[in-house]
Amino acid sequence: MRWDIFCQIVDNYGDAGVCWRLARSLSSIHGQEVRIFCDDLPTLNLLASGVDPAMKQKIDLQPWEVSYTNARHPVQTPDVVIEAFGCELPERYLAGLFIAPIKPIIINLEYLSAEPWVIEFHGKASPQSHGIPKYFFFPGFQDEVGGLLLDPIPPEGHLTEKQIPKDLQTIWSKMRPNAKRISVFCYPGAPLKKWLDDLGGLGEDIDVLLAQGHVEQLNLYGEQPISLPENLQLLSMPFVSQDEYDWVLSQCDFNIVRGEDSFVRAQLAGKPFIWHIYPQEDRAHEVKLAAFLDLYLEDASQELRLATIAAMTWAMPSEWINSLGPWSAHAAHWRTHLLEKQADGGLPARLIRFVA
Ligand code: TRH
Repeated sequence: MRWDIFCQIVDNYGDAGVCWRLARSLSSIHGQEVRIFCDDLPTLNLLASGVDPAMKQKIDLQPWEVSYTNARHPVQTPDVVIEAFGCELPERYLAGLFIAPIKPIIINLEYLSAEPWVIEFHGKASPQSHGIPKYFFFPGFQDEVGGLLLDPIPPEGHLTEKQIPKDLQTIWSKMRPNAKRISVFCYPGAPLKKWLDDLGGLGEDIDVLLAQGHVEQLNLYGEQPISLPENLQLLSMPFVSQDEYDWVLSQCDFNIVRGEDSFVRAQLAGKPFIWHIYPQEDRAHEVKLAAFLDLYLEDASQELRLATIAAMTWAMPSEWINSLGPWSAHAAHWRTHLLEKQADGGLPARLIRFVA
């Protein structure tokens, strides 16, 4: 089938990250023909830069405007149009669909949530006055919803443990062989200075890999710089490709992640993690986090449950570090469980089946 994915990059990388991961799974695993129309091609290209060029070439990356200036559209009607995260299709593109002899199906690809209500809404029709069929598609953890984007699955992913990715070689040469590794990719509101300070006080050798921009964003060396003990080394990463970032997560002992794409990758890495969920004004993120933790900690002991909830809500590491052993075992087990639950191919496969 032919797929047109519409991606508007609102403020972060998540929109591009999800669209790119979906596009390449559809293309490389399922042999689909995919175009992405994106309003920020440089960001999308940056994320996509780690992939084997032959794989990348198969996906047609187009600027957003082309979707409505390109007169070929009516003839090139796709089978499926994806509005990622409910973005609105350009009017002239839509007008092209009206006159197409065979109408595509439009999918509103929603945000990932573990909340139970998504089961009821997943796959529901969203009738439009223009008459082109449109449906809601909810990614998720339960069997009844749209699944997760799993590809590439670490550690068998596109980059293996032995190959240190090009953009990370300098930084990796500074890592201490016996130090624990933590990666950090969070939103500005996180109490990271205090958190690192507390972590340093634990006395262990730890290398902390900060995602690009975090040093400045968190003003770590600003007016009140933190004085770090020698056992803690902070390393600032450049912005790397999505494959390389996936690789970093799989190489760390603990990860702090944020939007939905890095959140899923942290789970697939099979390591304990903090999900710094995108904060929403109406505090809807707290409900979303609680719903995920209900699933994630279903089989956990009461002690591990309390420690994990504390960590995920930014309690200081000294308060939960003693549970890190059981949490690591739990995270590995959760990874296996996820892969079993999504053995049907996860989101891209469920999407193809849904459309069919
Ligand atoms: O960038 P995000 O914070 O995106 C978020 C989410 O989509 C969230 O649901 C949404 O509500 C909000 O935006 C507006 O985080 P996310 O989803 O983890 O996406 C980051 C992507 O960037 C992911 O695909 C990994 C990739 N990445 C790189 O490719 N290189 C890097 O160096 C880093 C740090 C990330």
